[in-house]
Amino acid sequence: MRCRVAIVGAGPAGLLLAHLLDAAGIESVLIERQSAEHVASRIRAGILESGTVDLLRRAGLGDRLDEEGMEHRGIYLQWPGERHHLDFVNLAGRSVWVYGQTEVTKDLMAARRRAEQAAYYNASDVEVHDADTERPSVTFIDEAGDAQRIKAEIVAGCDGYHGPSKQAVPQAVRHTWERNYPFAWLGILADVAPSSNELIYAWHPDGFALHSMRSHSVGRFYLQVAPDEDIAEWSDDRIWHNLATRFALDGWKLDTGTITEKSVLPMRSFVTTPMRRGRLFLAGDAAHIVPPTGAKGLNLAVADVALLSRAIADLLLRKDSRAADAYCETALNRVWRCTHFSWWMTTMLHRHGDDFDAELQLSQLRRIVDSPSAATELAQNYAGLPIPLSTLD
Ligand code: RFL
Ligand code: PHB
Repeated sequence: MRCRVAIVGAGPAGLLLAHLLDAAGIESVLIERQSAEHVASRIRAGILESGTVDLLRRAGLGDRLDEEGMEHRGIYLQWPGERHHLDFVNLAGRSVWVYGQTEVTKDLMAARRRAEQAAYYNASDVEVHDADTERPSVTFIDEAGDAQRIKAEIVAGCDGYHGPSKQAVPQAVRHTWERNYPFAWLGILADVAPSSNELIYAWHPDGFALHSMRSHSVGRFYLQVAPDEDIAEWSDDRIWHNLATRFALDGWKLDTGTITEKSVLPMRSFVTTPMRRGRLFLAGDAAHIVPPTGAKGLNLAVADVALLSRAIADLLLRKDSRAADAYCETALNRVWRCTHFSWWMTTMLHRHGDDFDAELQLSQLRRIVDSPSAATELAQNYAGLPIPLSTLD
């Protein structure tokens, strides 16, 4: 089979790229390892930058987001005895939105079905070939067990951290940076109205805690735990008790509810370059991972894809390779900014090291709430840089 763009991976990066290319009249084929149901039910990120929300709206994907999403002016920073609000709208002129990645993915999958373009789910043995030539291809076994080969003009590797696309960039030219953090997050979803109007990031001697949410009736919470934490050791009572301790504040109470999902998430930073090899382009988690403390992973994938959609459209429709040639360097600027911000939030808020480290962390937190310039730096990074031009511009 032939197509213009073969997209490996139908997570948010792959699905959004397919949608933005479709808007420019460029057909694509999606090749995904998991089932559509699995992709639609994965619980991951929860915060969208306002630039991401604008892009989704302009792409015709804003209806449910506007109906069900929750706009937040900022976040709370907390440490024992103190909770302070940072107002991003005042500090940086931008808000953020609570709208789960699960919902973004469902909206994108519905748009893909409406576009009536090809998507192979449950694909196995996916491999990218001949990235260095004008005729790259992707081979895989489809769900019926038949061998397939998609010959394309461009291959987009949107297949996440574990996907095969980056292996098509020869080891000799690849450069990888990685940091594994000595802690993990235990995340839960619970049927309970949030106890706060906006997210609370809490430093505590027992470890970091985050109060997030998915709607007016569903709470999302995280606790810092050991990387090898055995989830079986965490009863619902133990989780609520730890959350109540870490968020404790005079005059405030944490409401509890039925826990519907529980998992332990590793924390790592990872960047691999180049993000382009010939006719293969990497986007999203395939090229970089950030720890979730800065709420950047999904937004960074969206920014890559906006840029890439435009580069591919210029290349295929106008034979103009300038944006494609600049893709790696332009994308990496933002990647490293978000990698730094996510590392900084992570190391400031999680318990690690000794009491000296703890005092430095508390000093940094006090500085942010006391100094408008320090608060503005956090607000601008969290609320996000402008999203690059896409096929919609
Ligand atoms: P995804 O979402 O990982 O999608 C990649 C897709 O590629 C598929 N794939 C393959 N397809 C074909 N052949 C193969 N061999 C393949 N191997 C993999 C996968 O099945 C998948 O469908 O990457 P994408 O699209 O770049 O999107 C990035 C975001 O998903 C990611 O940055 C965030 O979700 C990161 N992240 C979080 N970010 C936050 O900002 N806040 C969070 O709370 C948060 N929680 C999380 C997360 C990532 C997690 N992962 C990846 C373990 C929680 C988890 C569990
Ligand atoms: C989430 O709601 O899942 C979430 C929110 C903010 C973060 C990380 C995760 O920094």
